[in-house]
Amino acid sequence: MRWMLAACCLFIVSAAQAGEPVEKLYATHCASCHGPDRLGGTGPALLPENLERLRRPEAIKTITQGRAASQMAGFSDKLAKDEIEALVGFIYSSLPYTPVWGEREISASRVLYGDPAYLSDKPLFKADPLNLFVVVELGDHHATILDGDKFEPILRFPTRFALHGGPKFSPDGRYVYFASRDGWISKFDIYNLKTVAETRAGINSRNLAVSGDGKTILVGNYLPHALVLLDADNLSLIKIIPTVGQDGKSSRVSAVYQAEPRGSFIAALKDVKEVWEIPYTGQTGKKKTFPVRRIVVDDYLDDFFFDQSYKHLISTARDSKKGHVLDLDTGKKVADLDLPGMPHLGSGITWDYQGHPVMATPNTKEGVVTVIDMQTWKTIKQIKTPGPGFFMRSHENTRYAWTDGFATGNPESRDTMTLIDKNTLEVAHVLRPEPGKTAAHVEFTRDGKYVLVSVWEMDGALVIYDAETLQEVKRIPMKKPSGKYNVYNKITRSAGTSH
Ligand code: DHE
Repeated sequence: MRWMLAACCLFIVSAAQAGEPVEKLYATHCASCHGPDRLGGTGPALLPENLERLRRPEAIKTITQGRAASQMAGFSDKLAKDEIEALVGFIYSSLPYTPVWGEREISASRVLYGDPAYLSDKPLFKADPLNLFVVVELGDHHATILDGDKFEPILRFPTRFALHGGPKFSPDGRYVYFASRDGWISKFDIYNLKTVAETRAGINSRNLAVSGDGKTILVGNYLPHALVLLDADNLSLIKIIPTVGQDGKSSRVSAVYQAEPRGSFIAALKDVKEVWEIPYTGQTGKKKTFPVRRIVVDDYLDDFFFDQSYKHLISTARDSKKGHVLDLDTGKKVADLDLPGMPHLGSGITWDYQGHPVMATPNTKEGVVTVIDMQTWKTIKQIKTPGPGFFMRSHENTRYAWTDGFATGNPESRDTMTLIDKNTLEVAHVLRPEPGKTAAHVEFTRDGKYVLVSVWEMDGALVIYDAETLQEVKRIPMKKPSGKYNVYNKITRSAGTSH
């Protein structure tokens, strides 16, 4: 062990001697996204314990060419080969200290804003509270509460740094919970237009889920390797569950979701081939133990998705050409899926096609949307699109499924929105909301009559279309608007959106 450490340090020093010190290279090229101390920012933490599944040659390739389906650009024009090698040595070296974020730190971070007794239990505005959108603007770390009938902002407010993943609503739609990549969970009272509580649940977090009864929040972390349960009322800590596989190996969390029909949370581990189910029903008072049911799976779960009943979990690993279908009741795999590349988490949607439920997802490596019959688990069609996509959305009341083409930043496709006819499985239209500018992520109004699309640029906009005529209705300037979330579609778990 001592020898390994010494060898590792030697490698860093000698490679860095060729040019600038590696710490300086890191500070110049990497720190703004991955954090000055490698603990993560808009990009993930870069520590040996978080890079287990990335072999060094792959890490060199990633720094050189960039990483599909992330915001990681290639550095081949900025860094020499030996500088890239030095950086790889650096990120695989241990920190001089082990970052700790446990019970004490989580509890001490909690902030409560104001006295809940002064909060109104009716909205302070006239708009339909169920047809509001929460729009996340990544450009300057803000969110907007948007009236979904008039398409007028009600409030724009600052958020924590780099929100990521879907904000999640309480079952009645009054509260929205945000997660930032640096672990902050914020509870926002939509009726009172006010942040009411915040807790930092981790150093580098993935996403959060709100239990179907609205009582508990589950947060999945990359660092430390843990699941964190919070009380949804005041964000106080209930329990930390270290994510250690049954073989004793510690793991990051890929993502967490709540499966309301099952009364449980589902968490996927990223470095261990296990899915965990954690029931939240019947968890009261001293009985709040949140036991873990471990399900051993065939491959890592980098991305996953559920059918509408939450009986089946559909998953893929980043480098696999196959997806898997897991029966959550039996804990057994029931099918392999033909998926040409990893979709982004939560990109898939479902609808009825010729009397069968089907799921469809873009994928982040090739310009195809895969449509799969959810009874036979066979691929019905691979629909060609202009380029690899990140998100796909639709609505029960509309004939099209919309998907973007910006996963690889390809200039030919990144400004496109492809509309697939759900009845014919053909591409019906390709729109360019703003030619030459990235178009991303779609969400529908609660009635499915209008569609909101992001022009995902610093001088970007939210473009609102009539979902039937495809005419533009309004354009609202915004700073890199990313996800947008309709209260009604989310709390009713519309088949056309993520839950
Ligand atoms: Fe995301 C959702 C993981 C890159 C924007 N993305 C999620 C969720 C996870 C995830 C776990 C949670 C789903 C939920 O809570 O319902 N995202 C990942 C990755 O592993 C990946 C590929 C690499 C990474 O950087 O972590 C990745 N994601 C991105 C981006 O580069 C995007 C475009 C910009 C950003 O914010 O970093 C991006 N991800 C989003 C958005 C959602 C999301 C807008 C929510 C979509 C929704 O409609 O629910």
